[in-house]
Amino acid sequence: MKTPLLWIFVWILLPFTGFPQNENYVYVSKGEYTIGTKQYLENPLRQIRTDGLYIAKYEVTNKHFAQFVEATGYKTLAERFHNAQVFEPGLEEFRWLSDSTAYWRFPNGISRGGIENKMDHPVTCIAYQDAVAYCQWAKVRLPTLEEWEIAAKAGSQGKYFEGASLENIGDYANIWHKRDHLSADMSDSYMYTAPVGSFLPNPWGLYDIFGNVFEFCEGTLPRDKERKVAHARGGSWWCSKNSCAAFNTVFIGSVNPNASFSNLGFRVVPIENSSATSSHAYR
Ligand SMILES: [Ca+2]
Repeated sequence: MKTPLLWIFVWILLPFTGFPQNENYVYVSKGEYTIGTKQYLENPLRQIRTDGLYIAKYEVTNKHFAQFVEATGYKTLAERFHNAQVFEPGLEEFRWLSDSTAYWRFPNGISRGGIENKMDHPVTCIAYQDAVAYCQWAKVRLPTLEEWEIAAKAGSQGKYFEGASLENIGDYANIWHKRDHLSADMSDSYMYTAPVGSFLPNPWGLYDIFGNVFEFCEGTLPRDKERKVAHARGGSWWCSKNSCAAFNTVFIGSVNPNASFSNLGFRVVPIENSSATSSHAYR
């Protein structure tokens, strides 16, 4: 009689233990976590408490954004205003091109090709508002700045999760490996985005925390003051060690909430009690 009772007990306890619950999400256990760093005034070293949450293993893909658009007829800001920021090799550092033809189906402009064969890549060229609209439809939400960082750190302290470092970042992340952006970088097989999950995960099983695309989060910083600013984390395929270097767990990027960039996307958190076991796969 003791064995079945024990298993029932374990089964009841599992949702609260941090044990991954399905193929799309990782469960972050209830508890206190250390985030921030002494070197970064806007993200100071501190303890944060969470009641526990699920977070997607992968960035939201073109496939899933296409399902949203098909179901709702939604038009992104880039489509409505005919303006998105795109990249091509040859640009000076931190220079992007405004392209009236770019939107999520042609994330670097029509002349640079579409996403037909990239449905498992992260969706990009979406503005913060577009990400929020997707979330409302999918009954999910963006992680907060703090939730993203807890999940990214995976129990580690400092700028990288356990195993990752500035030296081996290329094992874990789709980044830019050249010193500048004057010529193409295909050294890791991908100049722009990569299929989600192409690189090693962090210790909790989250992929592309660093690189591939910056990920929108909810939250504000003191420097926002009265301005409307969106924040995104983790760095992107564009980020190199020489410039940007935002592929770490403490940097917090800021962007105009109406701007659409081809290196900016998101991952999601299920809304409490709604979709932790959703059939809506995030890969
Ligand atoms: Ca990412």
